[in-house]
Amino acid sequence: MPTVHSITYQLLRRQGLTTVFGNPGSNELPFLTGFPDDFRYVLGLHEGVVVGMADGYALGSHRPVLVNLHAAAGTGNAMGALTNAWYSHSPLVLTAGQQAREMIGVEAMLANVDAPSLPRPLVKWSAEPACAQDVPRTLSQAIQLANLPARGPVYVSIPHDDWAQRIEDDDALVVERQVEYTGVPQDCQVKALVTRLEQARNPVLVLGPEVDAERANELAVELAERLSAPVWVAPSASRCPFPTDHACFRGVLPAAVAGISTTLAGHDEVLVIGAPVFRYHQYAPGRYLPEGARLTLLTSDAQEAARAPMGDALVGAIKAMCDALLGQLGHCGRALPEAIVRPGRALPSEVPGRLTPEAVFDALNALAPEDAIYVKESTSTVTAFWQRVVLRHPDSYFFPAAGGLGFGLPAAVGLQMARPDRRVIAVIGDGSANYAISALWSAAQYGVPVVFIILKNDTYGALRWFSRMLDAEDAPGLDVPGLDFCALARGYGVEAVSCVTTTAFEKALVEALSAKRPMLIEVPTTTIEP
Ligand code: TZD
Ligand code: CA
Repeated sequence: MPTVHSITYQLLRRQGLTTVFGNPGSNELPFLTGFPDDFRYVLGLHEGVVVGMADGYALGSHRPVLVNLHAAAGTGNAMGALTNAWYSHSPLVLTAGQQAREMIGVEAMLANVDAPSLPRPLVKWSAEPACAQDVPRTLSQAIQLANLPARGPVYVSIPHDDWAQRIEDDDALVVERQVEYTGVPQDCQVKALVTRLEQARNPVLVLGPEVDAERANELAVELAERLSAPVWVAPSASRCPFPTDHACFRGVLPAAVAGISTTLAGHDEVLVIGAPVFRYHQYAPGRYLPEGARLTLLTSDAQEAARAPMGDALVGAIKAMCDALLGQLGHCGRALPEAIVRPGRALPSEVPGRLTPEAVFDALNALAPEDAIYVKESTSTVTAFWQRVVLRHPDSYFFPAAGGLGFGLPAAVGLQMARPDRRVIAVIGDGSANYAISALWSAAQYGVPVVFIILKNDTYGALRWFSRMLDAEDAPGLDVPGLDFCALARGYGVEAVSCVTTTAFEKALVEALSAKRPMLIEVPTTTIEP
């Protein structure tokens, strides 16, 4: 007779969840015993790192990923990282070991009291199976739900005495299940939108992370060309959905209500694809849209569609909707917009011993492979990065989707594991690097050849800028002096070098890019504005 353990591993294998990111405790050992040879366990030394790596792996593989956390404490440590996974729609199947069933009520050590409530509201669904025999079915439900649009993390708490329990043959039926989303729009819905777009005088496209996640990038290019429309990336960009050297590309929209309506002034039709409307950040009230403009959103996320304060929405599969539009939309006959002018090569830094972030980005753009995958987590250098590093390929850029720091280092490790065919370059601020620094250990132990670049300006640069915006310049706690990232990296087993000139940085970068192991480059930099 099969056991809960044997059927669960069959299910995970069948669903392709054979890489497990975790940090174990006693509650999890009965699951991990007899870990099959065709599975891979990736240890993270803190649950923020575990979830960050799994998030990167899900973003890179476009597939659900299994995470194994330790009870309530492990779940708590994972919550910050879950904010990003929630907003990046990462299909993380989080499991947490629970005390033996009989010991939960008495609150024995490591009992996860009210386990399903703990990770809410940062999961789509969470549960603790009512009996051992229901564990495989509950996990199957979790995997399917994580993977159905809108994708996102789910959570299952599993008592550790369940794994050895016997189970009926019939319970194995769950292993074979396939659940798929169709989501094709109706012809009349497509027609109505095509008419709107064809009648528009001056349409504009705003593209969000779902375009990149659903691999609809090329369809978006075709749509932009048919409409001869400028293309903006939706505010607070966590991915790059459009080649930034394309004539239609304009940049990333500002993350403020007033800023968006000013930037889009003159457009009469705004087509937003695969983004919330909108992910604002700075408080700058104003009109939601420019005078006379209409907005239509295409998304697979019913919550995003319902939440928007303006515009119409079609909820369905992004690729199917883009395909359907292209099936009916003619060429507008207008000429393509003129390409934006990129800034020239960065001027040398005026501060001896420090590079400008612009010079670092120019070097990356010149020397890194064209299809490099960038994980970016330096908050004051976002605009400079988008201006200077050309992103041409799908899955080229990842930024924490909820702005929760501690994503960059581990996500880079997970992305590189999922995509050994492309080079991952993590560009991380000296503030951000500390929230999940032990990801360096996982990179070293598993031989994951990420190039880590730490921009060291000794401060929380973006907060310095915010403190001026919010008239709070006297706020404490905004500087981070005295950090030695080379020593930290070596302590975790990663080779490191500090570069104080552009020439030294370029040399170190070329070396790191050809290495088969992770390398960290620390660069003292000047502070610029986001
Ligand atoms: N804690 C967490 C988990 N997430 C956050 N976003 C913050 C604190 C607040 N925060 C920001 O929003 S930006 C920032 C902080 C602390 C500064 C990051 O500093 P950095 O980058 O050195 O990584 P820059 O380029 O110097 O801004
Ligand atoms: Ca900094």
